[in-house]
Amino acid sequence: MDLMKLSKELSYALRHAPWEYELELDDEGWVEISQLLAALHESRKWTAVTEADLHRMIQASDKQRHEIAGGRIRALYGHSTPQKISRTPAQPPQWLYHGTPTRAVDSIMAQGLQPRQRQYVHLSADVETASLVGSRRDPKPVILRIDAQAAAADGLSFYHGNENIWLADHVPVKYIHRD
Ligand code: HQG
Repeated sequence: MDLMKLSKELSYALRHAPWEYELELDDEGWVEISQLLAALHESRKWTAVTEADLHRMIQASDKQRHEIAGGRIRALYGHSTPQKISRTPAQPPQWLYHGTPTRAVDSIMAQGLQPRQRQYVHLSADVETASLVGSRRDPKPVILRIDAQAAAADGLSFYHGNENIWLADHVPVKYIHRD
């Protein structure tokens, strides 16, 4: 079983196109594992996939992208489905970081951070994670520093994605520092 391919397929199903699998995410992005497996089994590539494979996939992954609880599974972040996943605001750390290609910086420093194709802006809890995120698009990404505590004090909501990833609806320019 190619666990990396499985993870990519699940991210596609649970973040972007559940309807292609006849799945419906609940408000918090969950689907029943039995329904997901039934959907996967319809494709020749995934006829043998089991719930144990899903657990193995989560364990083997370099990032914490999916979680399983109570017989259900969901993606922890990254969604682009039209119905926004409902999240509970949480107190962010003082600083969050965002790695982005150099070519995006002028626009970000003019408009703030926007979610673009996704439901939320994705922020990193540390510089290393931000570098990894940014390096997907630029070998030398720019790391922006976000004054999350000041933004939260001003009423902006932040949401916990996983250990390394925080989410926000939008980040205005005044909280973004280019060091
Ligand atoms: C940029 C991956 C111009 C933003 C990663 C980013 C992450 C602007 C791009 C997660 C802008 C959106 C998310 C503005 C934002 N003007 N550009 N005003 N505001 N941008 O992929 O944060 O491996 O939707 O800087 O590792 O790069 O899939 O967001 O470059 O954790 O699990 O618009 O996805 O995780 O790109 O990445 P994305 P992201 P996975």
